[in-house]
Amino acid sequence: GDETLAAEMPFNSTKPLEYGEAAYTPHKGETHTPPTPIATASTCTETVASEKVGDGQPDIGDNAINRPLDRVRVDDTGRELTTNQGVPVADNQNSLKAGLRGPTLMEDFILREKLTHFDHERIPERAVHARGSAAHGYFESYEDLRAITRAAPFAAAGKRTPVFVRFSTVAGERGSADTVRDVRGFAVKFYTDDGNWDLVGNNIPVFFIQDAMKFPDLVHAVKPEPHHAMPQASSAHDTFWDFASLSPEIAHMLMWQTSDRAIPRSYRMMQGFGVHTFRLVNDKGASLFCKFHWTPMAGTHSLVWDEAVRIAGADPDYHRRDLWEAIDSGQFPEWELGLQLFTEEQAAQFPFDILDPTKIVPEELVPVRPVGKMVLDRNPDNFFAETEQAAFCAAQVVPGIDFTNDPLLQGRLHSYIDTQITRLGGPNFHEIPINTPVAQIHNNQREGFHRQQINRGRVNYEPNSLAGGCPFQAGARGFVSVPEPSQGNEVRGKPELFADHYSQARLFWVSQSAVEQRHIIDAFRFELTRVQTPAVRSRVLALLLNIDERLAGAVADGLGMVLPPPLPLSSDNPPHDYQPSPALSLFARPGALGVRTRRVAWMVGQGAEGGQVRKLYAALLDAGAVPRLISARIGPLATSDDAPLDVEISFETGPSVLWDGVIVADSPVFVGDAQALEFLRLQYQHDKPILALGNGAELLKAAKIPRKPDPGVIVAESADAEAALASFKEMLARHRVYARERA
Ligand code: HDD
Repeated sequence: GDETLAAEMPFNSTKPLEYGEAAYTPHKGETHTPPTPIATASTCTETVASEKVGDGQPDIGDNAINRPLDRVRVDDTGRELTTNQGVPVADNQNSLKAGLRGPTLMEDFILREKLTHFDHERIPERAVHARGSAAHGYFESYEDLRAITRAAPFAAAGKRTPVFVRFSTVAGERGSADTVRDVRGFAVKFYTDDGNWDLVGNNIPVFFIQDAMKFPDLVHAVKPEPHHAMPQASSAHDTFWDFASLSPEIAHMLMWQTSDRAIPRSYRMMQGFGVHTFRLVNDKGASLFCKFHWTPMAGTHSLVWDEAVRIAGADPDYHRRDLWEAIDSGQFPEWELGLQLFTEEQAAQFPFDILDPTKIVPEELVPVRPVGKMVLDRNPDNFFAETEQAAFCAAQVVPGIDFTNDPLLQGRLHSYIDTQITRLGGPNFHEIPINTPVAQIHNNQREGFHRQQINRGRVNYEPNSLAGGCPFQAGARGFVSVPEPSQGNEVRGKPELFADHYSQARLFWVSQSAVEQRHIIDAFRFELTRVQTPAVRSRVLALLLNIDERLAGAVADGLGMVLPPPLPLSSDNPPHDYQPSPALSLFARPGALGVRTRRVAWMVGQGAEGGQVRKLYAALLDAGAVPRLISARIGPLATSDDAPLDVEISFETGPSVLWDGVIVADSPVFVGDAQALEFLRLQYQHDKPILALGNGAELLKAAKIPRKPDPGVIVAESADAEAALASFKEMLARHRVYARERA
């Protein structure tokens, strides 16, 4: 009972307990009843957008990789608090003192251990791609591809290989906003039967530079400027554009980076690319060149720029939250893996060099062959242990996959392992559970900081006889490099075709729709307006002139500048005239998700048609969308039928930019008109579908939103609400009403 417990405590015995009985329990042998939680994921409603998703309990999926991870997964339920040595801790609130008002004692090993651990809890962030989010899942092969590659994931139709996938921005620091204009990292770790294969790609199929020699300069230029550490997570500053304007090989990448690809709506709605040309090799040693493509089931969709900027303030975790909630609610994101396969002979005919990472292989030249799908079905349990400690490495390939001489790739083969030695503190980072292969590790590497394996026996060398020659070389079963002949003098330089910097930049430009082209012009204007040095702006215009005159002219116009002469070309060869490639438009992949996971704000006011709201709300939920009732404040709201509606989100915590579309309920009065009008105005400005029912149309009028002609503004009488909702869902599934921008 209480008296015995209190009597057993050697300190503060006369003072009433500050922390209640929970601080005493459990004693050895007793069961612990956890105190009633003050807040859980399901009771907290005021957090931005993450209300009501999931039950806050870990969801134990069945990915093979999660089984080895279970060894180190910790659940504290019903356990007593201990030190790192497993010693039960009696009091976690007070340090050990010589008298209640006396000095703290050195002897307090519990205090010292706790503080020491805390003092060392931070590790360096990634040099690039510091900001990211990850999830577990699996890859499933559609077919037996052994004729093409011995890579284990493709060995049979239906074969599943566990994966861990991390998405990221490049330039921003660990705490920076998700929706900045940037390339997104798309790194996939396959835990294959033959060891780990990391496909460390991006959401853009080309890169800024052609040679790893320039990587540190590129990154220094784009990161915050070194004297004052500004700007955060943005390329819109002088040093980046100075570097860009002096590196014409960047031309193609600039087109992608100023396009809406660089402001995706969701990690789930972007493509992924291996970027470099790789090789696939079969068990006879025959190889084909290969480009890897990930195509999202949800389609490729982006934000509009003004929306992206505002989201950075409203919810800097926008992409992280979106990925987490989709998985938590069972809407597992999926991508199809496609391969572009081609031979050495084909490659020799291409008008570009396949070793040049600033070039794509147009899909019209080599179609993308779908070979499998990837499903992300489980959130990590612990961000640090899994997402932060995940170490991806472009050099981690498995038998059946090989590199090419792409000089950017070759440099990467060195950099990734090297960086982990600083970031994760030593050569044994492969033993951190998230990085450990499912395949067993047997070699004679030993020791180093934080060694986990306990290797048995006295033999740690090879060849040996004392351990019967084990572990023995795998021979033909092991990784065998493609015996590519190589000859030539040692030389620092590039092949001639690498110097064609503009043909594919132009290909991208001419393949974009009118709206996409306008967004590219706007992005250049924004970025260059931020640049303070006129000569830098001018050099960028000179570069753009080699891509397209109209583009250069429009950007110059936006800057109030006259066009300079074009940059001199670096090659005597005439540029190659590509046919437009429709596959390069974002609109080429609308996706098959419909309205699933689309966030719909449902504006309700006093006296709203309660019955109608409840019915349509349920229909939208059934369709997999994410509707939420929004008004000036949360809590019960009186309706027409005496049963109050429960308003879930306020305009303050769920501003307009966090929603894909809005429904204005039939309500006689709208509380907080100013906020409601601002909300609607931005929905309209950001090309989102708007449905106004009954008296809700008055709010549209007040916000001066034109009723016609606009396919995305639907006004209907309450009696026609169901048909109107159907049209609204169609618009919502199409993502944004870009036609509005032409008006
Ligand atoms: Fe890199 C991280 C993708 C060129 C050096 N890179 C990193 C990540 C991605 C990429 C997705 C984050 C992985 C994660 O989530 O942990 N990088 C690319 C792509 C490139 C590329 C698609 C060009 C095709 N990278 C590149 C070059 C170098 C590096 C040329 C250096 C020679 N990259 C690194 C790095 C990072 C990294 C410094 C930082 C943290 C890390 O590796 O683990 O080593």
